[in-house]
Amino acid sequence: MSLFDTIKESVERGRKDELLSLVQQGLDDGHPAQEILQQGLIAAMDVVGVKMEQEEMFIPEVLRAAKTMEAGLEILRPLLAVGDLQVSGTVVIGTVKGDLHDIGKNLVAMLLSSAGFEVVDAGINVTPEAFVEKVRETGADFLGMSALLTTTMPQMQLTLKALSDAGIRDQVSVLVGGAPVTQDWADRIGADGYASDAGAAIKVAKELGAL
Ligand code: B12
Repeated sequence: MSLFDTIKESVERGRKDELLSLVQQGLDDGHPAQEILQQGLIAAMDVVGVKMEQEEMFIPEVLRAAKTMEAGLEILRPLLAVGDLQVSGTVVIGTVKGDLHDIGKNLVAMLLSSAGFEVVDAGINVTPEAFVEKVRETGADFLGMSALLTTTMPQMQLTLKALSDAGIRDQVSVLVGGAPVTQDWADRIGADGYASDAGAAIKVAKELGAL
């Protein structure tokens, strides 16, 4: 079994100590942190997602896998920090109302912060009104919204409407993401940017910031 397969298995089974030593071993063997993240930790959550759908894994096991994945991420965190520490703008980021998934949102927040953005994390289950309030309060340049459920994606549209109603839509570039979100959805709801992963999110934010 390859190192990445072993990493995936230990995330899936929620074996935290084993995962921590495997991640460290991967680094010691010279694998880049980004590779361990993508091919090990994130790939593991994809397997977990399929098993969840097929009812081979249930909520408590998925939660345990998620916590194990996050523990592995902690080792990689400083190594994923690529930033030049020059502030590129302020980003308010949160998971939309009705949605509690925050692993992807946290990853995007972490990489944006390491790429020099000032990140204000609004948390999970954030209502359109709360997003508007945070954007107003911080004078944010960007708003990032995450949704992992098809049923919560419409909250993004409602938040865009709330920003328009509050008269601040033009002041902020809105980025959307999360597993079910696509470029097509972003275009349909009138968001300014979409990214499929945390690395792409930085690229899109920098491009929008340069406009
Ligand atoms: C872990 C998990 C959970 C955990 C969440 C723990 C946590 N703290 O987040 C728990 C167990 C709580 C959970 C609960 C539920 N879940 Co769940 N969950 C998952 C799982 C397995 C992994 C998600 C994950 O963390 N992926 C890893 C991260 C790194 O990836 P990501 O989130 O996609 O983020 C990346 C990109 O999308 C992007 N991105 C993300 N956000 C943003 C934001 C911006 C601005 C940008 C630019 C980019 C960006 O960058 C990220 C990093 O690269 C997924 C399956 C899957 N493969 O997605 C199901 C999944 C999302 N869950 C699902 C379901 C159904 C549920 C429940 C309804 C189950 C239930 N019956 O109760 C509940 C809903 C709870 C709620 N109200 O939110 C379904 C959704 C189906 C659908 N079509 O809507 C999925 C797809 C599983 C499945 N195949 O059935 N879940």
